[in-house]
Amino acid sequence: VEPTIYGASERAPRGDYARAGQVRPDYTCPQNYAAYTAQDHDTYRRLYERQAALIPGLACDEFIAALPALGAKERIPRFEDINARLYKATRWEIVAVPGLIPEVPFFTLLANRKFPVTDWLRTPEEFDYIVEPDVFHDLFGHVPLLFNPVYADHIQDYGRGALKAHRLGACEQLSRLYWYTIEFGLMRQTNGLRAGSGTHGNLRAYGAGILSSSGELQHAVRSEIPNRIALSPERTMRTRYKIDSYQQTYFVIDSFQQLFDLTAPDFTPLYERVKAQPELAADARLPEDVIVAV
Ligand code: HBI
Ligand code: FE
Repeated sequence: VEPTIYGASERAPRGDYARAGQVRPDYTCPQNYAAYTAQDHDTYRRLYERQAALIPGLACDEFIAALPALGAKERIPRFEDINARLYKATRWEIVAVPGLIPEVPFFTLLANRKFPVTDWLRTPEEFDYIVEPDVFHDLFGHVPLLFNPVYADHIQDYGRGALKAHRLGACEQLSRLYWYTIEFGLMRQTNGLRAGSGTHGNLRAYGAGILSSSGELQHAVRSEIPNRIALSPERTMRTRYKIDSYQQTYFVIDSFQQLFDLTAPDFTPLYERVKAQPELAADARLPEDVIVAV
């Protein structure tokens, strides 16, 4: 059965959520820095070290350029330290949340240029894979690109658009587009590189779920197994996805500007068209799909 978008209500959030009294009406909470253990900081350090070594040739140029803005590598960064730089760069700020929060509060924060960052870190036993977003996934996967002005504006538009989609009963369709772009999107990086130059093609990851995963980063950018299709909002909104395994299909953009332009129009007619057509399995292939070679 297609796992729906999970909200905080469906699972007991982890970490310091026990500080229930400190979770505000907008679902944000303080980053309880003192609560991090030496083991947490060491786990973060090892996750960062492994992932930063993997990204050359696999992550898009914009991500690689922005990653140093995260600051601390040896320990979990303080969110206010990142905010001092982030707010200056794109007027975004990150806010701590105790874990997954319901969709409307999530997208309301994005609409207000506040990115919710989970405050707890996975255990060493979960080093290689974790289903729920933790502070490493959110910081390493999502936050660097918020320093990129085009991407930063796009995420705020997402928040605004999602609140409208919620009113139109189209949250599931828009969440699929979010999933296949912001979480698991690929880009054809052709600026400065001849197509297919060097030892590998010109595909690069920009989706946070790929960028923060050691296994999926190689799989998504280089494996022959998955479908790779040029992004079409209508095709993407019809396509179901998995939350607990590598994606079977990745959608590819040519640039952030193209993503910005594709998602600029009013989606109301698009939602109607999508709802009038059958949903597609995560590994579906359609004759009209523009297949992107690895
Ligand atoms: N909550 N904290 C948090 N982080 C998310 O990425 C998140 C969420 N709630 C809902 C949600 N994502 C999904 O609706 C989107 O990924 C589509
Ligand atoms: Fe995420």
